[in-house]
Order: sequence, then structure tokens, then C-alpha cells
Amino acid sequence: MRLARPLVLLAVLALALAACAGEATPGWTFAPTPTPTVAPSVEPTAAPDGGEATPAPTDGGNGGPAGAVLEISAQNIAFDTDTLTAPADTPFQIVFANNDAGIPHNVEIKQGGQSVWVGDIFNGVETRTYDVPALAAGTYEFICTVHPNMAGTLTVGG
Ligand SMILES: [Cu+2]
Repeated sequence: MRLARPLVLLAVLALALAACAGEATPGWTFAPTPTPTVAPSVEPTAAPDGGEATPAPTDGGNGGPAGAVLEISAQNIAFDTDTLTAPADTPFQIVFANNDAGIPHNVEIKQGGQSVWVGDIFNGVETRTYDVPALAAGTYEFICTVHPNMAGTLTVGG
């Protein structure tokens, strides 16, 4: 049994060393509490308060970009004006007031004696709004179909 002693001593020594080592330096350490990865809090993009964008007026709407509205009236079988001006290549409107009670009038547009556009004929007293299609630039005549002596000049694009 000569060999047993040294082994035991070694074993004891080893245990002591292990214990010492264990006390001196902790075999393990708490890992630093991992900082929870805080996702950058993306705040919901607040809708701009009342920021209702005002779209610029675009073409294609009623009346076109200019939204031109001509006004004309008829009374005592005569138009109140003999000149009208409208934008070229753009639909426009004519607000026509027939102030002759019981008498039919309208507005018709001609060029070189040829009818270009005819508005509905209706009895006064009534006001109607005509939608006139786009016309090429130029000089036109406007008349009342019923009373051709009611006439004037429509300048388009001038
Ligand atoms: Cu008339």
C-alpha cells in the first residue's frame, strides 16, 4: 500500500486547490443582464393635423382650368350684350337668363354662317346654364335661333 498514500494526498490536495480556486475566483459570473434590444420605437406617423392637402386645380374638371363662365341675358327680344369672350380649346359655360316671359330664346354659336353649337331653346322667365364644348380660337357669331336678329360676336381665345 505504498502507492495509496500519495494518491490520497494528491486527491485531497486537488480538492483543496479546487476549493480554493473556487473561492478565489468564482467559476462563473453572471452574464451582464443583456440589455433588451429596445427596438427603436417607431411612433406611428401622426397624420398631419388637418393637413388636408389642397390639390391644385387640375384640368379635366368641370369647366376646364379657367372654369370660364359667360353670362348673358335676353330681354325685349334682345341680348344684353353683343360681345362675348371665351377661352380657346377649353369647355366653358354660358349662363343664359331668358327674361322674356313666355318668349323662347336660346344661344347658338355659328362661324361663317355654319352652326357650331346650339343651346336648348326655352321660354322665359328662366335661367339655364349651357355647357359648351371646347372651341378653337377664332371669331364666332352668337345668335338666338328663334330671333336671328339677336346677335353678337363671340371671340374665342382672344
Ligand atoms: Cu330669341
